[in-house]
Amino acid sequence: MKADFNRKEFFRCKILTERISGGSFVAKSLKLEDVKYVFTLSGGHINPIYKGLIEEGVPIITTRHEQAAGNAAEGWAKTTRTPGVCLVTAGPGFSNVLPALISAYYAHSPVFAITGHTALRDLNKHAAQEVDHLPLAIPTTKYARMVYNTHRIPEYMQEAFRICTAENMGPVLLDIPVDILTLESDVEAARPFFGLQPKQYRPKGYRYPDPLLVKQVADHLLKAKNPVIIAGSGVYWGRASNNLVALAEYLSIPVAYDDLGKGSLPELHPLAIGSAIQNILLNQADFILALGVIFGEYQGYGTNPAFYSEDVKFVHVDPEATEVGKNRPLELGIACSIKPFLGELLNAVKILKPKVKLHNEWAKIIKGDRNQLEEMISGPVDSDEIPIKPQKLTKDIQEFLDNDTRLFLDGGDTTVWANLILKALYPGQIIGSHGPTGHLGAGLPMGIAAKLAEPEKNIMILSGDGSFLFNGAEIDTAIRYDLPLTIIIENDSLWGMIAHNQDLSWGERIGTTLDEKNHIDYVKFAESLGGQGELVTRPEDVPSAIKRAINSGTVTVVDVRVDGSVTNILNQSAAAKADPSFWE
Ligand SMILES: Cc1ncc(C[n+]2csc(CCOP(=O)(O)OP(=O)(O)O)c2C)c(N)n1
Ligand SMILES: [Mg+2]
Repeated sequence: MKADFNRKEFFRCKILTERISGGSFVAKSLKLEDVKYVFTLSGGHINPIYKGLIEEGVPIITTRHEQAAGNAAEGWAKTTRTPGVCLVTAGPGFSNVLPALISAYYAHSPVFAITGHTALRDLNKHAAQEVDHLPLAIPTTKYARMVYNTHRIPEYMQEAFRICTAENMGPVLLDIPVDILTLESDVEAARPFFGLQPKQYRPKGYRYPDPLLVKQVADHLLKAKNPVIIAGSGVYWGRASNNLVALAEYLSIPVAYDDLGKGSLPELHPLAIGSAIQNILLNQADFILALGVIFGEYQGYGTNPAFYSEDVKFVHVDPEATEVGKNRPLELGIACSIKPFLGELLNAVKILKPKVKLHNEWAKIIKGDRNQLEEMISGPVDSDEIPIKPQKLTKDIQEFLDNDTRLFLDGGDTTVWANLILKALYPGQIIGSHGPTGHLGAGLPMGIAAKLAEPEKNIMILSGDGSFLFNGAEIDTAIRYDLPLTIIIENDSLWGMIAHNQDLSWGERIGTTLDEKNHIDYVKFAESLGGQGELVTRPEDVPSAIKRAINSGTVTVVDVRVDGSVTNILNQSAAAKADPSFWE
């Protein structure tokens, strides 16, 4: 008997002390990561985590749909550039949040998702809400795992945070069965992972580029006659804006932006030449330095001759090695963090050419062309016609974009007009909610997260009428948590982008009219959820209505009726694809 007792003592090594539940392990890990809010919708499978979060003092924000919880987590990520956390229940909770994770995956947004799951004990028995999450989550997250032991929760949480925040960032999912969350385990069993600080399990700092490659890029830049930089989302995620401005100014290099790169070079800067999407100015460039850009269809795959001259030299820099060189041949590709790359590049350029504004003349020419092009494509920004022109509404919003304001975009043509016309004063001031997958409806949930992250800021959402109603019920969430927001609906009573594509392709609309009878009252909709609203039909009333909304101290919808017949340059290019010869 005595020998047995000693063996037990020996193998356990430690004296057993505190026992805590799986839910508490999750909550403690989130607390150690300094998670400020968890976006969630309730369910029996995640109750133990709720209990843990209350104990740890980590507040939950409950949404009206799990997709909105996921979108809000991504909104937090896009606003703060730190992980946003969402927590949803098993089965339908998971399937509702999945679209938000898919969108975050392609946008490289750091979203940390936790799903409850059927108890391990009841697996494969048609348990309530039993769905096999992982096969669905694996292709669209950076990391998706089930946790099988309560005491291993801290270890899995740390691994998931490490992967979520590693450049290139992206969504992760931990799937935790409800018995694992409910069971208690000894804290000692979770050693050495229990109670660690983030710096103990994930790296700090940047990945520096190879100096020889940096020198080669410097040579290219100095030899080029007409260089252009494209600043993509990677510049925003990598907080590389200041380094970008310093390099662009030192050599007078014009900068176009893509997606979250908007405002990386503040857009009132003389070197800013607007969106790189289908930008015909780019084809004057003989050298392009692409930073954190995804060369997908929006970018003409980097090869469309309308936007890229045949002999343009390309250097592509991205933290994600697998993106570098995708879709178009390069002069040089470099996989590293963008911020140190730009710092090192400027140092290399300064050594080769102290004190120059090398491309001043070229920058002036392209800026002049840019102004002309802007006028041509944005059209009647000052029109006083009724119905209000979408361009006019968009331009009116600019005067509200001060340093204390952030604007989220949601919608089809609504987003296109905003990207063409509105100028961001700082990085991340104007955030497209849709990401590379074009996921509509995330604008309001993202705005909610942004208001939580930055209560002192004025948060506005500019949304198409179609996109707004995907998640319009989230007005209730904003009201419940007392989060004042200004929601401007660019209301053309259409799935406008698709309707205009059809107009140009066939001259008729199929399945794209939304409100022919004018029966949707967005003011009453907002009021029914506890907010307020205003209908605007005359152009002269737009600025004062937006001002009242900003000052309202609550959630205010400004329903602006706009002309549904106005089309734009992107619709022209989409319509070209209705011709079979395009695909031959
Ligand atoms: C979730 C989702 N469904 C459908 C689409 C296809 N789509 C792209 S733009 C668009 C129209 C959006 O309409 P609205 O929000 O009213 O903006 P508008 O184009 O009218 O400005 C649609 C349906 C999409 N991108 N995402
Ligand atoms: Mg619309």
